Amino acid sequence: MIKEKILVIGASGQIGVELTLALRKIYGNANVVASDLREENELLKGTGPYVSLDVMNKEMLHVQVIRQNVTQIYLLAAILSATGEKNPNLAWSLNMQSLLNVLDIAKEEKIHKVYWPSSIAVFGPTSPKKNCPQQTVIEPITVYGISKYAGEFWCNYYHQRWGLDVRSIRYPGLISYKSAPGGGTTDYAVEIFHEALEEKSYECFLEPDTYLPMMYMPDAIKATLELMEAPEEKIKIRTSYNISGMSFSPKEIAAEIKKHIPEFTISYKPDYRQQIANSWPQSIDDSVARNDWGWKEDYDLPAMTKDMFENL
Ligand code: VAH
Repeated sequence: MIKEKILVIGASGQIGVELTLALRKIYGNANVVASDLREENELLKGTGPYVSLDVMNKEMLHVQVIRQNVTQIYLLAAILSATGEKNPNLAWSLNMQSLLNVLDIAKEEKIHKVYWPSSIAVFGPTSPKKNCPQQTVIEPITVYGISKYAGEFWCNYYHQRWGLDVRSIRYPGLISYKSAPGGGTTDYAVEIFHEALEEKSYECFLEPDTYLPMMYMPDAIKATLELMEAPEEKIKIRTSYNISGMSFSPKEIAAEIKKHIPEFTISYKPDYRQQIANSWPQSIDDSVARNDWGWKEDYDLPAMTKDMFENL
């Protein structure tokens, strides 16, 4: 059995924290090196090795990969949709150069597996709104979406040309209680829980009927691990897999929260993120992921809401 050594880049982010903890349960704490430009997230402290790492410094990254005898790399560092629109050049250069650095080093060091998340943000206004399929018209209008779609083709290229086993999932909006989201358009669905508990009210930056594809973080982690553990011959998509958990609107999640906090009230004050949300599909067809590697979500809106309040 080859000893796996995993490097998680962006380990202190919303997905990174939970993915690092999940990987440590499988591979052992010492075999999962967490890294980020930021300082170590509180939840990671004492659970395994942590190195400060700037993924944009290719030489430093290469040194760490060799020094730590890394065999798998999970690259989670990225600037998300809302923040990206405030700083397009930084979003493009970080989201693209970080991936190209990782792919090139992975090829050179014969890394066994690479994981890199894409997003339903690759879809644009010309993509089907309902049950948006794996392959369709894809014309992203945010820098984040452009960078994620371009990145998908780079992943496919490194697989086709050099056989690199790089795998990817187009995450919906992710909801979690362990770590804060990082500047996305779907962040309202996390903020609303904290505000409901603290203020019993929430001012939503999207309109009440803005339906978006969403997923509870435990399902996103499960999907990532199932994809990465699947036998290589099952992975037919080398750009990035659609997956889906649920779709809901601010009005619907507010009604679900009111079942737990009856006095909760919501108000609406749409901002620039409304245009981003309007450009995305309302629901996703993930039949390809279900067929190829057996994907199936566990959580719907009521189950997620109940679990969120039990843990917050
Ligand atoms: C964002 N949370 O809002 C991310 C995600 C589908 C949305 O990619 O940018």
